[in-house]
Amino acid sequence: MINFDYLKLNIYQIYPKSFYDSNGDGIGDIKGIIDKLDYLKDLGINAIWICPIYKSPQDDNGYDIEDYYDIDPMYGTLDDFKSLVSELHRREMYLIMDFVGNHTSTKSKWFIESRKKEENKYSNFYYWFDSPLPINSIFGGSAFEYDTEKEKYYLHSFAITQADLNWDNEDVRSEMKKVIAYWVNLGVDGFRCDVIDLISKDLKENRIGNGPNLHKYIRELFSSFNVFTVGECGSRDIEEIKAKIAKERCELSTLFQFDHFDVTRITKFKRGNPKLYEYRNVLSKWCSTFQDNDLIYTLFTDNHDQSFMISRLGSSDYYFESATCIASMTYLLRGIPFIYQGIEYGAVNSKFNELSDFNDIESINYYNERIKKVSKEEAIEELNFGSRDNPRHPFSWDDSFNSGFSKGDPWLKISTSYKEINLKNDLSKDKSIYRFYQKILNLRRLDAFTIGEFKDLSVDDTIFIFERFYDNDKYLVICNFEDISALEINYDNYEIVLSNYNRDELPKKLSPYEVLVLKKVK
Ligand code: TEU
Ligand code: CA
Repeated sequence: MINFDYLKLNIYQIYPKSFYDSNGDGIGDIKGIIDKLDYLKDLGINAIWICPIYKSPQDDNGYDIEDYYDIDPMYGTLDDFKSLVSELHRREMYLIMDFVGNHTSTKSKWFIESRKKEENKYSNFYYWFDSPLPINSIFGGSAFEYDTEKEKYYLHSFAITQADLNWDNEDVRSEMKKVIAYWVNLGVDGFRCDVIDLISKDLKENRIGNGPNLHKYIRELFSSFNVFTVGECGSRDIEEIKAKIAKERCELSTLFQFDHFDVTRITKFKRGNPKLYEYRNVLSKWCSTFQDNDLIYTLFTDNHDQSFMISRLGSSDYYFESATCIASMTYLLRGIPFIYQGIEYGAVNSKFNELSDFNDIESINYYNERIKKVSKEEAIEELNFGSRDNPRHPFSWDDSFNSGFSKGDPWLKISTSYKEINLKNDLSKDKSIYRFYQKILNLRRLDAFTIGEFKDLSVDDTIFIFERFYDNDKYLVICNFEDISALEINYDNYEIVLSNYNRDELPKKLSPYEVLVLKKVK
């Protein structure tokens, strides 16, 4: 890990299968990422998180790992990976890999050995039971599957082909430390830790996560490495979260929690009628909590599991303004920004009509259950809103064949909006979302927007006003919500440093979704 201040990281999340295909087989690959490193550098990115590229049968698009020590050939070779590391480090950019420790593919050598009847080193690498426990898989149905060879049931918190590893077995923990050491030795700077809450369980209480040894296992896994770690956590409890990332505990550098997604929907697949002030309230609560340097927060509007935030909270009438408003009220807060591929040109949800247009196992399982209760149209509509396929459609580089992603047939259909919504089209506009993200990330070079403090000055539910300040530098961020704000702007001792209405003087009243970043003049 190159020594750097985590709060100065601007991280870009890449879903490798859908980012850029360099060899025309319809699948994004490592060489495609290398081809786009200068693009990311220009955006203002200095670190990338790549979703799993290890050998995998792809039942869950790589989160079902068959071999932790090998790159899946569809992404390229280990030499390609080593080139990626050196190309990143040459640009003083960092690499964060996805660490999926809770489960492996049932095609992994470990599981193949574990399901054998005769006792061997791997027999207890997984959770085997004579009868299933009353626990459901997160992807629907029972979390237990009968194995005909072992003649026992195994636990799978996710897909049937994703068997949960038994971390209470110290051989499992020892193997996982070897996996981390292997990739650190190849130059990896950090890890995003998939469902890290689940590596310690309490199955006597039918709980698949947050078991009694969670902190011990996390500490044991990472304490001997100087790496950046961001855990994916389901908890919403502030004290539980603080316990995982307090510096003196040597556990995680930071973590993702999803409180701010909950206010944007009724359920994962059911659209709500969310208000920006509800989103603001959650962001403000967490940002106010994570103020000291020991508690580093993450800032993210999107990832590969969530349909696009702009399709939940944005406005089609004020598409550029609402996209830049959501971006400003999120990424100018105190924390580490994670920019998910595509949001920089305003990628939105797609609209398909057939189940065959969807790939995601979670979505297909959901549809097959829902279709028993509602019409096909309603079930498909729910997928169009909540499916994880939304953020996984190939990156739309331009409006040419296959949106410039690949010369071959893409593994997943191109977004239905790619003709109008693509990077090239966005860059051709004066109101470019990409260029606004560039300006936001450029502001984050300033101490006030990284280590600086945050103070919420909002007075009602029509606006988000907050201060970012460090030493003598003070900035005011004003994000107006839907309507013309009644707020009188009389900040005469401030100058405009960022505006999504191209203001060069302070307006008397704010327009819909107007963003103003003002710098206090001496
Ligand atoms: O997701 C964790 C998780 O809980 C998912 O169920 C996610 O929250 C859900 O899909 C949102 O609807 C992680 C990975 O991010 C996801 O891609 C994997 O499918 C999952 O773990 C299993 O590894
Ligand atoms: Ca390819």
